[in-house]
Amino acid sequence: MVTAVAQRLASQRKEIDDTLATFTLSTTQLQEVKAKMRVELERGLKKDTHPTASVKMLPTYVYRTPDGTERGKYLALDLGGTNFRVLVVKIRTGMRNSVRMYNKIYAIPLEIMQGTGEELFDHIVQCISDFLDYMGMKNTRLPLGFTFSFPCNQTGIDKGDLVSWTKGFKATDCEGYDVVDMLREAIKRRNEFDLDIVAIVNDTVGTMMTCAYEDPKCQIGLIAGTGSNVCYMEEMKNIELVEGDEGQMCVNTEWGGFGENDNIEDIRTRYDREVDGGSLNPGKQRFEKMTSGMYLGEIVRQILIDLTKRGLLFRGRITERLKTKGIFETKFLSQIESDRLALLQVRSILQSLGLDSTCDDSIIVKEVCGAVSRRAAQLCGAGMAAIVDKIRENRGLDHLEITVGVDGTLYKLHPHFSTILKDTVRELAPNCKVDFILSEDGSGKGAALITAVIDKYLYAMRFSDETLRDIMARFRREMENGLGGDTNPTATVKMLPTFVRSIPDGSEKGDFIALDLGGSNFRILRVKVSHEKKQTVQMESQIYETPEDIIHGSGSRLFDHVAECLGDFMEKQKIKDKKLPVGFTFSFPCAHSKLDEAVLLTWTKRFKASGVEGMDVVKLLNKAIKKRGDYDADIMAVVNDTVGTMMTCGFDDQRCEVGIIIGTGTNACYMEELRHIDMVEGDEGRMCINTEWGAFGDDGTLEDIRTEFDREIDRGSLNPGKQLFEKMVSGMYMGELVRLILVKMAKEGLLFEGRITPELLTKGKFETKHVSAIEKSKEGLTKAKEILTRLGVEPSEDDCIAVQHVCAIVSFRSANLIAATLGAILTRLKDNKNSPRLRTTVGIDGSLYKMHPQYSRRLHKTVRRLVPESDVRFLLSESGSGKGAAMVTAWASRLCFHHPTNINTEQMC
Ligand code: 0WK
Ligand code: 0WK
Ligand code: BGC
Ligand code: BGC
Repeated sequence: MVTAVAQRLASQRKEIDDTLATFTLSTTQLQEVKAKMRVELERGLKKDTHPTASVKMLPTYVYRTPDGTERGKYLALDLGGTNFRVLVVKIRTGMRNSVRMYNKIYAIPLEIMQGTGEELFDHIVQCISDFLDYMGMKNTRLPLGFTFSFPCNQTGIDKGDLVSWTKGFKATDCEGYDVVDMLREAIKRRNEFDLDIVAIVNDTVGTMMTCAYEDPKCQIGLIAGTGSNVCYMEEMKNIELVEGDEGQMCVNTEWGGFGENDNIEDIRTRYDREVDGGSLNPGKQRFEKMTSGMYLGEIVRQILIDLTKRGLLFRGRITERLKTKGIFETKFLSQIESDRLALLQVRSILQSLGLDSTCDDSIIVKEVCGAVSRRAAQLCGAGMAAIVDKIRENRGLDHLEITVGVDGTLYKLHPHFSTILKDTVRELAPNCKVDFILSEDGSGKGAALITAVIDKYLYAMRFSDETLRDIMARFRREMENGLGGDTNPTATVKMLPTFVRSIPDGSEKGDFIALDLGGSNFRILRVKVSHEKKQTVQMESQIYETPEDIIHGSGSRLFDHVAECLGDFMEKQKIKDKKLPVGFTFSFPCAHSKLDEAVLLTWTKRFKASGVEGMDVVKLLNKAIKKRGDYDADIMAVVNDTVGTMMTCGFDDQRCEVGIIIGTGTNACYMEELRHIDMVEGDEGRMCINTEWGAFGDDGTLEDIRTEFDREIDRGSLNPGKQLFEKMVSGMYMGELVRLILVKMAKEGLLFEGRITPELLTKGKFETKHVSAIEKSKEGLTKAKEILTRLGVEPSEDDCIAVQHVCAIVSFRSANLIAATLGAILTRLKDNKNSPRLRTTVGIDGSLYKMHPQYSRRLHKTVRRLVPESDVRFLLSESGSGKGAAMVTAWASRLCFHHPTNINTEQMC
C-alpha cells in the first residue's frame, strides 16, 4: 500500500530527477558539442567566417613554446583571474627548473573592476609601484610580460585591443582600445618608474608556456577557473588572419563565446538563461557561463530557487540569502561535492547561507552541485576533444600524444572536475593520449618565458642600475690605471694628457684656421675671435670628402689630401698668402708630448691609412704642406675632438670641464688634477685628459656584458680586439648591431616569417640613422616599414614593431653604458674637488647624440640616477670642435707671441 507521502516523495523525486536530467549530457550530445565546437574552431580561423564565429580563435603572436635557452630577469603582471599578481621572475639556463619567482597579490576592488579604465590602470600601476618599492627595484627598467586574461585582438606580441570584458570586469573606455597603450599611459601618468612592456599574453597562453617549460609536449593551455578558455599551437597555414604559412602560432580560442550564435541552445537550460540574463554581459560567453567558476555557483542557486519555489527543497521557504546573487559561490560546490564531506557539513554550509536544510535537502543540493559541475567538466572535455582531434588531423597523425597545461581554481579545487574532464576527453578523442599537467606557478612565469623568447637576444642588452654601477666602478679603476705611471703601459683606457690646462677665459682673440678630421665630416674652418664690445667668434667652414681609398690608403696620400683641402680652403678664403695659426682637431688617440706634437697610437673608426700609427701627425701634415709649397700654415695645436668640444662649450659656459663625443666614434675628456697625472711633470693646476674610453674592455673586462652580436661586429671590423666599448655604443656600429640581431631573429622565424634577403645579409645596409628614424615615436613604424621594405623582407606590421623594439634596446644600451662611464668621470671630478655635491657642465657633440630622438633624454636620466649627488648640465656643441681648437690655438699663439724665442709649448697655456 503505497502511501500518499511515498507517492508525493516519488513524484518529487521524479521532478528533481527531471530537473537534473536537463544537465545530464549523453555521449551523443557531447559528441555533438565536440563537433559543433570543431565547426566553430574552423570558422574562427577562416578570414571570411571569422567575423561571425562565436569562437574567435585570436592570434597571439607566440610562435613557439620555450626551449630551455630562455634566461633573464623579467617582471610579469597576472590580471583577470581570482587574484591580481605582480611578479619578478628570474630565469637561468642549465638545470631545467631554474626559475625563481617572487610575487605579491593585490586586490582589485569591485568599484575598480567596474569603474573607469583610467582608474583601473592607475590602480594596476599603483600596485606595480608598491611591488617595485617592496623589491627595491624602482630604478630598474625590466622587460614586462603582461598576462591579461580577456579576449584581445592582437596585431603583435605587444599590441592587443580588448574585444570585450568578461567575468567580473566592466571598466569603461577600455573595450576596443590597446591594453598595452592604456598601461603605458598609466605608467606615464604616474611618472615614477619606467617599464618595457614586451608582451601581452592571455592566461591560457601563459599557462601553456609555464607547463611547456617542464614538458615539451605541452602545446595546449587550459584555464578552468573564474573563466574558461583554451589556447593551442595551430599551424600558421590554417590561421588566415595572419600572413604566412610556415611554422605554428599559438591561438587563443576564447571558447567561452561558444554558443553565442545559438548553436548549443539545445543543451542550455532555463537556469543557464537565468544566469546569463543576470550577468554583466548577457548573451555573451554562453559556454563560459555553463562551465566556469564564476557561474557554476549561480546556476546551482537558480536551480535551488526553482526547486524551493516548487516546494521540493527547504520546505519551499526561499530566504533572502538564497535570492542574493553570487551568494552560492563555486567553492561551495567543491566543498559540498567533496567525498570527504559528510552530509552534516553540507548542512552547515547551507546553514552559513541562511538555509535551514534537512538531510534530504543536503542530498538534493549535493546532487544539484554534482549535476552542474559534471556538465561543466564534460562540456570542457568535449571542447578539449575537438581541439586535440584538430591538432591530430593538422599533423596527419592517426594517434596523437600531447600535454595540456592547466590552471584555474575550479580545476584545482573541485574534487571531481578534472577527472570527469579527462574521462570525457579520453572517451571523445580516443585517438589521442592527452596528459594534463597542473601549472604550479601560474601564468606569470609563462608570460616571463614569452618575454624571454622574444627578448632572447635582447635581455643581455638590458642592464639594471646595479650592473651599471658595477661598470662605473670598473671604468673608474681603468681611469686610475691609465693615470698611474706604472700602470699606464698596460692600461686599456689610456688617459692621454692633452697639454690643455684650462678652458677658455674669454681673453682669446685672433684669426685662426681649424681642421676637424675624424668625425663623419672633414671640416676646415676659419675662426675669427674678436673683442668689439664683447668677445665674439665668427666662423666660416667647408666640408671636404675623405674618400675610402684615401683613408684606407697610405698616410702620405691622406695628409696630401688634407693639405690639398686646406690649400683649397685658403684659396677660397683668399688667405693663401697668410701664415695663420692652425688648430688641428684630430679625432683619434694620440700621445702628446706637447700641444703641437701628437703621435697617433692607433687608428679607429673608418680610418686605416698606413704609415701613420706611431708617427707625429703634425710632422706628417707639415711635410705634406711643405711638399705643396703653395702656402704656409703654422700648426700650433693638435686637439682631440672631445677637447675641442669641451673648449667650444667652455666658451659659453665656464663650468664646462668635460667633453664627450657620441658620434661615429665615442670618447670623453675632462679636466684632471695635474698631481694625479703621473705622466706629466708638476702638481699645480689641472690638465685636460683625453680618456679614450673607446678602448674600455679591450683587456676583457667587459666580456660578461658583451653579446654574440658584439663579438660578430668586432670580428668584422677594421681593428678586431680594439675599441670594444666603442663598438658596443657608437654610431659607426649601432646600425650593424641591429642588422645582426634582425638576421638572427629572422633565421629563428621570429621575424619576417623567416625571410632572409641578400640586402638584409649585407653589412652596413642597416645604418644608425635608420635606428634613429625608426625610434621616432610618431612616424617610427612607417619609417620601419619603408626601410625594411627596401631590404626586401616585406615586413608585417608586427615585424615593424619588433624591429622598433630591437632598435630601442640597442640604443638604450648605448645610452646606459655611456651614462655609466660618464658617471665614473663625474664622481672622480667630485672626489677631486672633495665637495659633497658636484656642479658641472658636460659639452657634447656627435651625430648619434644629436640625431637620435630618445638618446639624450635616456642618457641624462640614467646619469642623474647613477650620480645623484651632482647637478650636471648637458651642453650641446652647436658649432663643432673647430671653434674649440681655435681657442686652444689662441693661447698657443698668444704665448708664442709673448715669448717668441725660448718658448716650449709643453709649458704653454
Ligand atoms: C592562475 C593564473 C592566472 C589565471 C588564473 C585562472 O596565474 O593567469 O587567470 O589561474 O584561474 P582563476 O584564478 O580564475 O581561478
Ligand atoms: C662634430 C665635431 C667633430 C667630431 C664630430 C663627432 O666638430 O670634431 O669629431 O662631431 O661626431 P660624428 O661626426 O662622428 O657623428
Ligand atoms: C576570458 C579569457 C580567459 C578566461 C580564463 C575568459 O573570461 O575571455 O581570455 O582566458 O576567462 O581566465
Ligand atoms: C677616437 C677618439 C675620438 C672618438 C670620437 C674614437 O674612435 O679614438 O679619439 O674622440 O672616436 O670621435
